[in-house]
Amino acid sequence: VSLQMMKHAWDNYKRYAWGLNELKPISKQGHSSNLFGNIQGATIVDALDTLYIMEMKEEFKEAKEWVEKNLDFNVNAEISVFEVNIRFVGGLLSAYYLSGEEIFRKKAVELGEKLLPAFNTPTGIPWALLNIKSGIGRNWPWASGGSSILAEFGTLHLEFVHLSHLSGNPVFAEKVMNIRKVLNRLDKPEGLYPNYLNPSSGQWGQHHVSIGGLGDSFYEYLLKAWLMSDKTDEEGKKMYYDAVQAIETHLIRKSSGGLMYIAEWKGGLLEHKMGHLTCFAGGMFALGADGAPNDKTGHHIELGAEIARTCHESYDRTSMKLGPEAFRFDGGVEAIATRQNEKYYILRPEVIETYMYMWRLTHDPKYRQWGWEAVEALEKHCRVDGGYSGIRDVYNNHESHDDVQQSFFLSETLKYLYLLFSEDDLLPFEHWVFNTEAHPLPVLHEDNGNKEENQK
Ligand code: DMJ
Repeated sequence: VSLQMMKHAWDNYKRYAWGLNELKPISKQGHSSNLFGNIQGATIVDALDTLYIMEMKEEFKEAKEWVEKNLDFNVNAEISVFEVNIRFVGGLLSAYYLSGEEIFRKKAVELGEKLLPAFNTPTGIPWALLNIKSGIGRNWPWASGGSSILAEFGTLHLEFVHLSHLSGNPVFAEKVMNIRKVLNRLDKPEGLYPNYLNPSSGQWGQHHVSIGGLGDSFYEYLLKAWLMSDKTDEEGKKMYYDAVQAIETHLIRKSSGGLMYIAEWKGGLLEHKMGHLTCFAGGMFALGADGAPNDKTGHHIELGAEIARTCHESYDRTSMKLGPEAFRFDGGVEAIATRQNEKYYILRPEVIETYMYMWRLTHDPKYRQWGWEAVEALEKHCRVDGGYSGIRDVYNNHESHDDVQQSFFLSETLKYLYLLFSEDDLLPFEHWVFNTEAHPLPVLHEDNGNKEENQK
């Protein structure tokens, strides 16, 4: 089924928005997000590995040809370093590792080099935004006192380690290792990492902590850096398990109805709200269970299972059976959105991602059932003639479509669905880690000749 869904999403993108970043499936035209500046073709690059994995050979070939002829980074564009890294660098790296086609390696390294000026700050903590022609960077104007964002500068590690591996140039890995050094020099409030860090002073901004937006993939990349290093990156491992300990103590709570959730922390006060983005953490806890210190393997699987259950409830308690952007545990509600501007669903993957990890790590059939419920809801409410669209209010009985087919729907949501219903030996976890946009990157084993390769 996910293959049919992918075909529908891809064919319509191709028909109405080919070469542009995303598709507007209702108005049947291109959608350009300013996150990528003038860089074009986000959906193509994000979808390459999904096409490959689903064996959509013709489509993969067309996509590759587009990359060869049209993907151009010599543009005057201000881009989001994080978004371009996870979607474009990550997408190109995966396409290279899966297909072995040199063009993807070349483009990934070329783009990586364009991103390097973002690190030209007094601390080496990169800017959020970068003009890839002039090399001038800056931060989001809304971010606490000129801060960089934890989930943005903390989500470069996997890709940059691979860029060094593939180019033989250590500079990429050095840049991301320095980020860790800065973080490890700082005092952390209650062992937690605030979402904001000033790249000039090297001091934290506002003490807001989140495992959802602004924080999320920083934690994910600590764990995955350790796994991707064939479990040699002890620093990443320690940072991850220490962070989970602090998260459990200060952010994880249980509702009176027995639902476990991860709250947000604002200078010591809890906001009892969980974002759809936060739902990825169920899969992360389960993926990290195996290496958990002090015999806590079972406990981390249990955390994953509880978060999966809560996020499933957030879907089940809507009329469309698709989850809202954020749901609350206060004012008499549990796992329900109470604010109008938190009731939307934009084809995000995190809940299905967690089902996929839980399925692979426990083989409890309920995760496939829950995934199937999501497929039915997507087909019923998000599928339109011209592709798939997000929904403005999942509690309503009538769809109001937002008219955007996000590129992560093809790279993540559909790929995780496909994996959920595939055998475990398709991209096995011993050999692959998924970047935060679901692009698989190989584990770097010590004995596969990396050393010799790097010395060349
Ligand atoms: C994706 O770009 C990535 O999963 C990122 O980590 C968070 N936001 C979207 C999906 O919701």
